[in-house]
This record gives sequence, structure tokens and C-alpha cells, in this order.
Amino acid sequence: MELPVEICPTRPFSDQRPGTSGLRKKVKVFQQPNYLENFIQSLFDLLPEKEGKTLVLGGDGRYGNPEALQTIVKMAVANRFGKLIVGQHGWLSTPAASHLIRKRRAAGGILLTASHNPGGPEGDFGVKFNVENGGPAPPKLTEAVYRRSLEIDRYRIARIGDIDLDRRGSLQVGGTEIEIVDPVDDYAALMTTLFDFDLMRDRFRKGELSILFDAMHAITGPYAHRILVDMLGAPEESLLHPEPLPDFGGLHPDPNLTYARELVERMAQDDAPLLGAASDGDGDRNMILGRRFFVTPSDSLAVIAANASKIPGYRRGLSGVARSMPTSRALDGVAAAIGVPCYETPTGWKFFVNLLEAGRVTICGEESFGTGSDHVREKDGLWAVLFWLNLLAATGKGVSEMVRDHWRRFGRHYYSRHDYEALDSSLANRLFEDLRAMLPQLEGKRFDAFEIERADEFGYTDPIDGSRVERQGIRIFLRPEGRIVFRISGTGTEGATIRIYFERFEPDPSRHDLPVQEALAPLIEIAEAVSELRRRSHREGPTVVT
Ligand code: VG1
Ligand code: CO
Repeated sequence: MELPVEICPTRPFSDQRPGTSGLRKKVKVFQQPNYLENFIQSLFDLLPEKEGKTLVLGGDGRYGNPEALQTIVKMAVANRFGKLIVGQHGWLSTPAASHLIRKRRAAGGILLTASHNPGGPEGDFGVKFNVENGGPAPPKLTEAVYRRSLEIDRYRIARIGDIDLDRRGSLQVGGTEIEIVDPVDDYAALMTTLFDFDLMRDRFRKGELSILFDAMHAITGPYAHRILVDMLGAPEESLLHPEPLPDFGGLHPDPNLTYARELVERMAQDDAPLLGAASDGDGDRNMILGRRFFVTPSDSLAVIAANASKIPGYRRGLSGVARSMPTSRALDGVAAAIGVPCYETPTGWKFFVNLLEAGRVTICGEESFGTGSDHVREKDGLWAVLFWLNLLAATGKGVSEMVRDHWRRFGRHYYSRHDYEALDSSLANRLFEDLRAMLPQLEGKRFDAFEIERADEFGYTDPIDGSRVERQGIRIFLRPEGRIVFRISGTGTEGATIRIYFERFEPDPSRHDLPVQEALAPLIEIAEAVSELRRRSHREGPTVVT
């Protein structure tokens, strides 16, 4: 049967350049007529030989997802994809989608999510695109899509009725097969190949293992329920905010000490479970807590790498590790100790993908609560939680004990990130221009106990394909060992967000128990002296401290 395909005329929007991870805008921006259609058609136009190919579709359940999914299904049919694999209810976590793309040899996937940004009609919406290896689209492709979006003048859409996203099974629409799949099945099966489920189940049964997991009313609820409760036998009360809601129940689905408040309060009690954890909107981030103990994501990454041999899926050893540039250098110490290379990449998971594909790294992570391995091509929140759970079960140790042991062995990297959100964009840009201009004069400057050893702007040449990106953050290296990094966020939707990352190494175990902000206070003052961010923005301090 020939389908009624309409070729709709349209006019370009000038602001469809994807950021660190996908195109992210206010819901109101996405609600403009043709806004979503333009971006999706620009993307489809860039995919050669899509006819007959498979596309994976899903999202984090946020406001606007069902309607956007219906539109994308109709456009994919009109653009002659051979098969669409769609998560039931439109749900797929980002790591689960990455796995599905790889497993089903799809040409790519579209994920409707703005990740950790709030949802609801006043919140944010977003589109992430992943390529056939399961990883986020590389800069070359996203830039090409952006250029295409500047000249697009028509899009293709099939004038067909809505698809029932809640009913699993297959249906044929014109030349396209649409398969609605359980969003959790394949992902849960993958996890059983990496972790010791028998051991964890046994420890839960004996009451020796316990967890409180906060899904923040976002996508990980169904995944956590299946894996932690159904498969591992954790009690139902182990889950906080497990139902995905379009507005995330008014929560801000960013797993950090500020936004996961209820979890943090529960973990501060004497009878708190052994492990506290949370994930973000689309399930690729994680926060790890012990009783009255917060594990910085950079430390979590280092502990995971150092203890990988205790986990079945990683017993074969690590080929190498990688971290994003602003992430603390705790990982570097571990890599040196186990004798594997450690790569430093720009912010954003897409920069790990080539290294993972080439088998150069097994584990990688970012300071922004993202950790993962070569099992998929995305960061993976629940994977990190299961890694910690398996570690606790295998060692019989608590979270804080594991981390303190780690510090004693490798030294402690005090670490914190200060975010100044929704700044005036021109103020932020000017500040970076000034910092850039100042770089050559910074070397040798003294500030009480510290001296600037060198300062530069980070650029990166991909060791696999030789592609180059510039302006990935301004770095100030200090003596004794410390570092300050300035970046402009690529995921914000309001003005500009400046992130300042502070790191200070402390080898002496007798000084491992300082409050973090106190340990970093001299660096925080150096950052202000150099950038004058607080003075220039008339802010008293950062919006969020993690
Ligand atoms: C932030 C984080 C970065 C992360 C990105 C996407 O980017 O800093 O580490 O990869 O978000 O995360 P930026 O440019 O705002 O600093 V997410 O969970 O989309 O899925
Ligand atoms: Co995310």
C-alpha cells in the first residue's frame, strides 16, 4: 500500500546547534511549529542509505515525549526506514538505547531527553542522536546537522494515525516495521553478564547488603525495579521516586547533593542502608553515597578502576582508562599503578567513543556523575550502582571504608565544581576572552601557598581519527599539585553557565578529613582573583556546588 507522504515546506531556525549532548531547549522553543520536524529532517538528510535501515527510538518519559515520538515515527516512515524499534511507553534509558542500537545493528537512535535538566511545560526538552556504534553523534555529524538545519526548506511526514506506544509487538506501516519492545529486558540481561548476581542476591537475602536508590521520577525507575527488586531481591522500599513522571514530580533530575535532598537526608541517618544512589533524567548518570558519606564522581571512577578485577565482567583486566579533562586526576594515579594508559578527553561522552571502539579503554568517566565501560557506548548510571553494590558484596566493606582505603593508598584529590548558572551570555563570553588573553602572563604568579606553574586552553586531537577540537576549557596548573579549570557549559538553556572545577592533591593521610570547601578555599580565591567572576556578575557565589 502506498502511504500518504506529505512533503511540507518549512523555514529554517537559526538556533539548532547541538551542545555537549544533543539539542536542548526550553519546551516552549520546541513547541514552535516545525521546530522538531526541521531538526529531525536535517538529521535524516545527513544519514546516507537510511532506506531499509533500523532506527531505535525512546526517551526519558518527560513532558512532550509521546507527541514528539509520534511525529518522529511518522517522519521515519516517510523517510523510508525499514524498521523502528521503540521502547514501550516511549521509554528507553540512554545506556539501554545504546545497547539496543548495538545489539540490533541499528543505524542509530533518537532519544527524547534533556537529561538532567528539569521537565514539564516550563522545563526543558531535548533530542539526542546516537550513531550505529551506539555512541553519541560525533562533533563532525552534529555540526553537519546544524549546517543542514540552516538551509532546510521541507520535511517528509506520513499522514497516518498515531501508533499505540503502550502495546508490545510488531506492526507494519507501509514499508516500515514498527516493533514496540520492553525497555528493560535487553539491558537487564546485559547486566547479568557483567556482575555477580548470585552473590548480591545472597547478600540481600542475608540482610548483609542494602540500598536506597532514587530514580528521581525519571527513566531509571522501571530499570531499578526490575534489577534491584525483582532480580536481586532488594525490598520494595529500596526505591525512592520510582515512577517516571512527565514533570519528574517537580524534582530536578540531577543526581547531586543539592537536588537529591531526600536521599541525602535518609543516608545521613544511623540506620541508613549501606549504599545510597541516584540517577538522572535519562539514566546515564549516577551519584554514590555511603552512610553519611558522599563519593565524588571522580573518586568513584578511580575506585571502580582500581577494583575492577573483583568484578566478573572485568576480571580479564583493563586495556586502558579515560577521563574528561575537568575530572580529577585520581584516575591517573590508578592507571599508573596498574600499568595501563590513561587518556584525557574533552567534556562529553562522544569523545570516549573512538577509544572504546578501538579497544584502547575499558572504563571511563566524567566528574559530572558519569561513569561507564565498554559494555555500551554511553555513560551508565545503573551500571555504576551495580558495580558498587557488587564491590560491597565482594569485599564486605562499606562505602566510606573503600574510599578511605583508596585515599591511603593513592592520596586524596580534594575536588569540587562550582556552577554559575544563567549568566548573561555576553558577560560570560567576555570573561573567557579576558582569561584567554591573560594566559601568557599567568605563569609564575604567586598566591600565598600556591604558585601558577602553567596555564593554557585545552584542545584535543582524537588519537584514533585525528580530528581536532579547540577551546575545551581553560586550565590553571598550580604548585603544589592543584588545578583550576574554567568552562562554559554546553547543556544549559538559559543564558550561559560557567563551571569552575577545583582540584587539590593531598598525599598525607592525616589530612584526608578536611571539609572539601575548606580544603579548596585557597583555590577558590585564586579563581576569583584571576577571573573576577563574582565581582563581574554581581553574584555572591555559585548557583550549585557539587
Ligand atoms: C554536562 C556535563 C558533561 C556531560 C553532559 C551531558 O555538560 O558537564 O560531563 O557529558 O552534561 O550529560 P556541560 O557542557 O553542561 O558541562 V547528560 O547526563 O546529557 O546526559
Ligand atoms: Co543524562
